[in-house]
Amino acid sequence: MSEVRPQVVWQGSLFDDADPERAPMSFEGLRRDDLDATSWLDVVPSWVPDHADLFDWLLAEAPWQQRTRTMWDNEVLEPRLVAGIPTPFPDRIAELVAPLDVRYGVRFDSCLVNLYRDGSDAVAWHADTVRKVLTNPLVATVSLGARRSFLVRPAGGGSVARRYNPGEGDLIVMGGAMQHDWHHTVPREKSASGARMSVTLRHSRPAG
Ligand SMILES: O=C(O)CCC(=O)C(=O)O
Repeated sequence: MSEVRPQVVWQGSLFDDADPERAPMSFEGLRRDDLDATSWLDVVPSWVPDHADLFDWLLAEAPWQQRTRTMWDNEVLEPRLVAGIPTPFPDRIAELVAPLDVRYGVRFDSCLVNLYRDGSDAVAWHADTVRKVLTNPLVATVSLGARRSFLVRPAGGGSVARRYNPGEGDLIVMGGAMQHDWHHTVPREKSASGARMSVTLRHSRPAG
């Protein structure tokens, strides 16, 4: 698959400068939402203070690719761009991973970045495939750029149980049995104010 250079509407300068008083990647503002007795989701607002710089760096440097998938026997373009960040991670990614490794007691060793170029890009209801190889995997996501809806519902279907609106450096960590019992989506959103990126981090070995 060849690399593509994304063109997006994005003006990082519109976002506030990083707050010099705020410790970067601190878990002080963490809130845990229990979805049920075994599944949870942690949210830390503004976890990455210089999120606009990180967005710009990834936009320019990540190896963006346009994947396809088969739908009803047709090859269709996936409605977002993706980039796998190889290990050893560059400093900008390593500095996200290090505090997460310590807090969650795993080694986040895989980084896949998604670019939602505008409100037409999306990802459908799903759970992460890492659940097939690990029991109760953790999946950490840093959202950069424009805010987009991030919805959660039971894996068996039914109505939306939780609604989040991450962007601008917010962290979400999905944990417990969430990848087995719950699904998540970033739906299309006509009113999206610009491009969004999600830096997703996964681990390939169990905790401990
Ligand atoms: O962009 C997001 O926040 C979610 C991404 C996701 O669920 C995935 O890539 O599997």
